[in-house]
Amino acid sequence: MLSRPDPTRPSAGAWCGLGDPGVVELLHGAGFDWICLDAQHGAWSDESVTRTLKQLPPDGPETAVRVAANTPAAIGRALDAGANSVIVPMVQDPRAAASAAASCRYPPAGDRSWGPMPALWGRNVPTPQEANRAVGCAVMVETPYAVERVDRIAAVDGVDMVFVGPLDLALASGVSVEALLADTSPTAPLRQVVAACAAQDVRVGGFAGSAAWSTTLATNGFHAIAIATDSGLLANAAARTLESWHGP
Ligand code: 3PY
Ligand code: MG
Repeated sequence: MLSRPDPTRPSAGAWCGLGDPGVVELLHGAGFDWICLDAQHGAWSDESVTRTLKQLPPDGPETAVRVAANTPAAIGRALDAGANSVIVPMVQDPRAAASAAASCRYPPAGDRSWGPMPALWGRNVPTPQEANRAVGCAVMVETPYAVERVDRIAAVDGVDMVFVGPLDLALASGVSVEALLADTSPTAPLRQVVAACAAQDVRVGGFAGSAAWSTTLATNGFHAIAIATDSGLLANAAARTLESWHGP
């Protein structure tokens, strides 16, 4: 789940919001450990998610979809389209976490409905049992309310990863993201999440999108970090290229 090929460092993910299959294809081959298509806030439709996942080589880095909502339909469609895992936003309590985990797995482990699309274009599809074993379910903790319940969220059967959204968590906490990330007190939200996951042997991931924020999450012991966004990579490369062309 949001693979960690080298246990000595967190896995590095690219977060794609531009909604462009070509951009995902390029980043998929660029050396990231995993790629996330952000269908909550990014410019993705069901159709473009399917088209994008369909064109990727099956043996490349893991693909995740951050679904728009914690519903069986949104989760089922992302997995049907061929995503290896889902990242489910705004999971507030153990009940919501259990619903997300159930939506990821076929009966008897869950309540996912059968209908994998890769069969339509001739790819081998795993059996329900294989699919249940291979799928990854990451639930996002992004409010103080959820952090208070993170011990019980991480304990839910079928939750493979707790994934922190620092932007929403800071917003809902009434502090800046910088203040949230700089908090090293014993009750710091990041520490609470990491400790809860360690106690349950569940992996912990988070969105960063910049080198500085990635370093903070890595220092806190996160296993999977979205270190860059597609739009950020493009904007930074454009700025650097123009700077070297015109001079600083
Ligand atoms: C957050 O930081 O709240 C996110 O959901 C990242 O996109
Ligand atoms: Mg968020």
